[in-house]
Amino acid sequence: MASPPRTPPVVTLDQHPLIQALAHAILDTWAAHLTLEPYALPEDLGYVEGELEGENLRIVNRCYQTREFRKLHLELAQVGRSLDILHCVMFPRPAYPLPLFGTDIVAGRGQVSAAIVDLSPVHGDRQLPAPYSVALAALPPMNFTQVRDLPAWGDIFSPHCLFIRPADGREEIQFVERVANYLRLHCQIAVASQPVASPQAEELLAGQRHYCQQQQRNDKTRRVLEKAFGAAWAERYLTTVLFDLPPAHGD
Ligand code: BLA
Repeated sequence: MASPPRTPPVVTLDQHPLIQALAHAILDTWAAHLTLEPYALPEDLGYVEGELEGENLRIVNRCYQTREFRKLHLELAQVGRSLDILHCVMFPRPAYPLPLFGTDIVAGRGQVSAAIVDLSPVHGDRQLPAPYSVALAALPPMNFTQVRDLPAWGDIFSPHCLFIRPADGREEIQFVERVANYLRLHCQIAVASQPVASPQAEELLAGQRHYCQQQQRNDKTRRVLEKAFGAAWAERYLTTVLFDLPPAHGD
């Protein structure tokens, strides 16, 4: 009897503990609040392996869709023992007036260098809908030792974007709690939301396009992918898996 195709586990014990904790928090929050349906990635891109500077690069993806979200994407990437990455973006269906949730963690040799989370606006006025601004402003203030500066392409992020290098385990736990808060809030608002009609839906789609175009300008992501898989593959991965633009008349 033929064995079923192997789907590797997305969370494994050799990942940085912050990455394991955040991956569990994301998957648990999605399952608790949303009705998840499968989302098919291009067939050859769900699980990929390549070589980066003689080390193995392994990428495992989990994707779903829901009534409100065109694509929920969680990705775990590992380069040998030296680089550990968590990437997650929730793309709303463009007719839903919802921001883009995104988070990224980059850990090198056991130390997290970048931990970022945001709910990024896609409305024409570049503002978050009022329920988000009100709820986010009401969260208790947090103190992180090292807050990092956003790169130039990061003009897509909201004033509530948190971009840090966590100093210790306590700050790592605080970061996971803050991401879980953003995510819970987002899921609760999303399930209560209703789609809008044109021309507002076109405006939201344009906002999502701009977000994807700016993220595709992150040279640090591109460089890792290019070194392991080549420039053409990296371009295809960035534009079809990580930051694919929704179709022009998408739902
Ligand atoms: C930074 N992203 C990075 C870095 C690497 C990657 C190696 C540099 C780490 C550092 O500056 O300390 C690599 N990230 C990847 C790879 C993938 C990935 C290979 O997700 C996937 C396979 N990036 C995102 C999302 C956000 C994001 C969703 O994918 C934000 C919501 C942000 N990553 C982001 C930012 C930086 C970064 C702002 C810092 C860039 C800079 O300082 O120039």
